[in-house]
Amino acid sequence: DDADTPPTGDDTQARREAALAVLRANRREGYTIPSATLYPFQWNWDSAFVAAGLASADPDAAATEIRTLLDAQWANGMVPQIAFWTDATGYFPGPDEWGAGSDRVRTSGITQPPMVVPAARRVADALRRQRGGSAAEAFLDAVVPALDAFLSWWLRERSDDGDVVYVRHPWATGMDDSPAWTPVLESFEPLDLPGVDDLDYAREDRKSESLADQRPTDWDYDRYVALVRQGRAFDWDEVRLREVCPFVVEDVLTNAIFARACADLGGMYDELDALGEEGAAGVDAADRWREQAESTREACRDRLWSPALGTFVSYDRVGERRLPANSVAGLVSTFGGLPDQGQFEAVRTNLSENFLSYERACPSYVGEGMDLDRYWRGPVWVNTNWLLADGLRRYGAADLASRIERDTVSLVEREGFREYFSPETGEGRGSDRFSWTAALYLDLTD
Ligand code: 9WN
Repeated sequence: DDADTPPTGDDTQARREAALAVLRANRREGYTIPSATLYPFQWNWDSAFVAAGLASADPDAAATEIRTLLDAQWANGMVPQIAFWTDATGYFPGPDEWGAGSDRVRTSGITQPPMVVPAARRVADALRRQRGGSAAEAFLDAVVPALDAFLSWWLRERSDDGDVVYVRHPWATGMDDSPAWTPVLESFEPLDLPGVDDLDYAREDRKSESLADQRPTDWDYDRYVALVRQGRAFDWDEVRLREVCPFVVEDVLTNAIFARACADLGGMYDELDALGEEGAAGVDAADRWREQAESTREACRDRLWSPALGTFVSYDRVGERRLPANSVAGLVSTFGGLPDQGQFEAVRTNLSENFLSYERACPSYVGEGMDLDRYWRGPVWVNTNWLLADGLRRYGAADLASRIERDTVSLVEREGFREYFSPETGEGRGSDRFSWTAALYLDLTD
């Protein structure tokens, strides 16, 4: 089994082959599961990172990954967080608990950051370079309408002002137990939520003793599950849920990726136009999405900036307050072009003084309540470092970007394709043979 090849040794080529073997082993029909031991279905932003990382190494597999994810899209445009293509077991909450889906596939009832749009753009670029204009055009023709419908859904169903978008569940942010969410989760009792009758459930995410200390607490899980049960009780009806859901959060990471997604969708319309497809309609759409990117950025600069922390933070729409937390999410604002020049200088100082003091790649969170081993409360994740390095380059900070990329690569080379890493010791944590770690390693060593 070549997936057993350890990614250690001096030979980058051998390690890249090991990364490809991990991805092959985690591949199912048309998509890649995040981890064979923890997450046996298709996850939204995981597939996007897999596609982005694989774009150069295997553009056809990357294109298929995205098309399968978009096959799970709901009629209203939402692309779900999980698509349950098989009846695999071993994950909670499964399809019955969510009670959601489309004609094609059962799904969860929430989404994840729209990383699929920037990923699709990378795949289209790789296809054009490696397979020619008509391969890129065929891919764009197939995915652009679905991507447009997804971003339109965010604006229609998940925004109060038409600029900043919100999520209704911590799982939708991708950074489940970020300390940023604690004040919101403290604001309600799970069993008091309209629609929630009981909190009986069994977690399946702690396969070993050591994992128990590295995963969200039961206190957090009770609230995650209550929010799921409320969503199902209200048939995932956005209008009614907006009235009763206690978690309505303008997450900075989601908004950064959303702004980038709008700009990238504009770029894809341009590309279609250049390939001779769209004509005037494509030009209009390109302008419209670029303008949306700009107005989302401006609104975020206003509402999500914390002068005290020198970073972007999330905003609680129910409590009408900022959620001050020094999270990597605030630094990844750069990926979406959120900071103006002055804000960028503050973000850069914050990064150097507070995050890079660990002499590793960037931790997920610093400050009160940081937990070096627990999930999104401190550990280093490859995907957020990859986003941050991209963002720093946009702002001309190539030195910092390279440092973060080098640190990330060396963690993986020492510890393997782990889910996350201790910022203090660099030790690998969580699951092994984790798909986005392997895929983004390919991109970082390309
Ligand atoms: C819930 C799959 C997902 C990632 C998330 C990560 C974790 C799920 C969970 O795993 O969340 O979506 O059950 O803990 O937090 O970012 O997409 O890898």
